[in-house]
Amino acid sequence: MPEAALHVGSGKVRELYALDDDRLLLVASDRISTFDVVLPTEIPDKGRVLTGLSAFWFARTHDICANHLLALRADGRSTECRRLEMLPIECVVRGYLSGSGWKDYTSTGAVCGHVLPAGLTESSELPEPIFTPATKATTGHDENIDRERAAELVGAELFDEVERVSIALYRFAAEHARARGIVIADTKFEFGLDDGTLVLGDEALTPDSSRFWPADEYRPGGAQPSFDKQYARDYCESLGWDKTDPGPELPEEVVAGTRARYVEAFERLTAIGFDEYLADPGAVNR
Ligand code: Q0Z
Repeated sequence: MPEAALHVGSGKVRELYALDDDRLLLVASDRISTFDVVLPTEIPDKGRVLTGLSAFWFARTHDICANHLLALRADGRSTECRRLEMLPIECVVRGYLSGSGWKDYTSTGAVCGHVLPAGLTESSELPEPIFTPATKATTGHDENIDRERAAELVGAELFDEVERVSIALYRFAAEHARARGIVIADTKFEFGLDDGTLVLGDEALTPDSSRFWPADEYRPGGAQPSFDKQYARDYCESLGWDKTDPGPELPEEVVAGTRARYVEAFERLTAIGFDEYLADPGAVNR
């Protein structure tokens, strides 16, 4: 627990503290969720991987959009950030047809008002990335909304800007990742305003806020393995667990395998050794 900071919120795997009127501290824990349940076993350094990856993307996307990052702390898992007025929508970009996008396509042929070509299959790459906003559910799952509803929630002008910026961020990251063997199938951004300026907040382009798939195993026509969580999912499935809380403890080989996948994603995407990051989190900004 950080010194002299007021706890202001908890996510499933993260904590949020107030540093002063203008600054927050976002702390990424080593907790992992699978099938929407937080497991009792932690993955050592997972929070550091996600914090470092987010900071890496923030440093490389400044010219697309300003972001909330002020400083990384020496623990490698805590981000000091500018306090924003967060927008009331989740800004999802999809480059591939998966999850609720695939579900909506099978029932209506469209996703959030984007009518898609006929004949797509599960995990197909889309002709162009699409912006598919969702509401922030206080409990349960975010709900996809159409562009008209999203524009009502944030205003037409801001809607156009978050759509354009979200797609530009996704294109940049997906192209970078694809060249390093990782498919970013979709991702969720959270934006806020700072004196009326649009600013990217929260975590960005991490495996917790995106679907990462191993590119060498990509086969459209079914669900894809998760780059990071597949060992944990497979182990949980092998137990016949009913996917209700509490989840099962993970054995040490599943913990080690899962940790190695997070570190591998970090090292592939950043080209920085994870031990270099641990020695100096500022390495992601150079
Ligand atoms: C992020 C969340 C977490 C619980 C609020 N820069 C910012 N300014 C204002 N608000 C936020 C941010 Cl990042 C903000 N969340 C999500 C994170 C625990 C909820 F670690 N909520």
